Amino acid sequence: MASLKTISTRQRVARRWSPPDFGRRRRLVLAVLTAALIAVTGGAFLRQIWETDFLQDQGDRRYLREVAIPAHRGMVLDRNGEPLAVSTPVDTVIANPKQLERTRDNLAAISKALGMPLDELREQLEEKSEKSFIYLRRRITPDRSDRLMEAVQRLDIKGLEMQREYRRFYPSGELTAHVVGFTDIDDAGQEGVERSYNEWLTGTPGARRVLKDGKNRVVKDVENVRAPKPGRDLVLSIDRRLQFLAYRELKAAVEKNKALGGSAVILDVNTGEVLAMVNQPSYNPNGRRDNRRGRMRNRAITDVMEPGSTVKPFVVAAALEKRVVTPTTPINTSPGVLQVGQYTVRDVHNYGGLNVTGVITKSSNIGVTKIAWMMPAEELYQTYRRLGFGQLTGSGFPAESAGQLPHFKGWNRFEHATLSFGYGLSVSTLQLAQAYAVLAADGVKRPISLIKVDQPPEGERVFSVATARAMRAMLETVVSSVGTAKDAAVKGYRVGGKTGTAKKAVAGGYASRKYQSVFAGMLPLSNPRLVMAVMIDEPSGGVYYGGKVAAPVFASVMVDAVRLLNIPPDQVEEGSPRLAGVEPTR
Ligand code: 59J
Repeated sequence: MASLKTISTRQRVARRWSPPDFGRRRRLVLAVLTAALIAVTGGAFLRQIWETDFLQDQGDRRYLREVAIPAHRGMVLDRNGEPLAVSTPVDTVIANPKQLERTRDNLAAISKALGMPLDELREQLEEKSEKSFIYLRRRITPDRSDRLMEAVQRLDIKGLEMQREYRRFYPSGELTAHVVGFTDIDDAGQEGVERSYNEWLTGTPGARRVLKDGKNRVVKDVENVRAPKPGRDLVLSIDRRLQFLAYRELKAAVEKNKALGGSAVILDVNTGEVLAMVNQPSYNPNGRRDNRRGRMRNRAITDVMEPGSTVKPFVVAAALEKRVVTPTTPINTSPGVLQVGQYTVRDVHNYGGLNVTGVITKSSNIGVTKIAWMMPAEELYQTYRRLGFGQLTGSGFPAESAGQLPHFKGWNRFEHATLSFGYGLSVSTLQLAQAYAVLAADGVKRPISLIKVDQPPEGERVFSVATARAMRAMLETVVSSVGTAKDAAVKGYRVGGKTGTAKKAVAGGYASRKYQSVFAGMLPLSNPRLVMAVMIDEPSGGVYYGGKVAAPVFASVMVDAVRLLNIPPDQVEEGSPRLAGVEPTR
């Protein structure tokens, strides 16, 4: 009711009102507008002519861009969940010195939070006071940055910004350096599984829209476009405890024997998993990047050697498989030299009459040559191929070496001989371990995995169960008191293995005093669980036989490994290795 009344009153007023004369006012407004138009167009005109450069520069200085928000990189863990590579969040503190008020309170609080001397802080801000973007402190810990944020809020400090980054840390350092590898400054994998599983670990970076200046520096955060998607964790097959044991013992052996280097690999017989893989020399992946050259190679995978006598069991296995010999077939190695055309095959002693088992026990080059000659060259070649020689193991490791295995069509009679005692082909320590795992796994070859496997992958049969078992019995004699690897014995356990001492190939032949000392073995022999291959490069401390240099590394690692893994002893009577029926005839 009241509002109706008001309207009618207004209408009455309007009817009485009449328009005044606008002539003078209209002219005035027109004049002002004309002047304004001239000012604006003139100004624009002038600016276009005189100030283009200045304005273009100003425009270039600030523009919107999308920048990546780094995603949290997945962890690398050992098979029991122990961390081997972790990304810890760090913050980089960015300051805008133009905006940042350098009051005494502000400076004191910042200095305290960052653990940065007050003088240094003041100096930096003073020096760069004309800038609008400086890195005040890079990669500080989260507790530092929390303290800083607290101060920023409390004192309402303007011109400070935090940028999240991640820093990779390797808790087991040089122990796992070669397997795990490392990332570069941009968090991209460079070596090891950090490289081969980079995509899995990386995740997807997020994006935020920022205002940047002409020098590509972030001036202002505008909005978050996409949240980062963290990378996935990677669980390795490695058991950090075995890795530690192997590393400790390999390092000690390399030092004791004044060797150039070495490597060792432990495999799980039933799954093909690599439980330990260590090398000397190593490096600290958390430390400085210099001085890594020559230490960075995962020699167990990237370096190859002539395997020497460690291949002899595979020649004998092929002969058993083809039924050209049995473990007790006599083999005459007299007089310790064997002429082959213009070449000579030699044993270090004249072992006289041995049987097939004795050829392995004593590691007779002549004996194994005679066994190899009982079969066509192709038989030996195919056996080596099926064991994985000359092929990648499937570990997926970067820079893995396949080694060399020349085709049998090119072999002459002497090469047929030398290939049977390990010269003329090359293998990595990992390949050697894989081949021994075939004998340990009753004749089945499994692909190698550096990643933990839930279900053992299906293998390929290389030898019959009977052949594999017969070979294991022969390998046990090597670790007996009459064999070449007494020092590989582990109290309470039946151990089988084979030594090798190989002169190193040099230009024009074989070096007279450079050796590679090798041992490959397994336990518990009645149902093997672990295989370990050890290679020591150029021992120069006086002893150089595989049985003296490499075999002890096997024993000292296994003594602790069987306890860690709760592997029950399988040798009930002390000091009585089961030699019945396989004693050499000599
Ligand atoms: C050997 C070789 C070099 C290559 C010989 C090692 C050959 C050969 C040409 C003399 C040291 C040495 C193709 S020795 O591994 O027979 O491990 O405990 O390097 O024979 O013909 O002064 N191993 N090693 N041979 N070459 N070419 C024995 C044996 C082996 C032992 C010891 C004694 C060689 C028992 C090696 C070990 O089984």
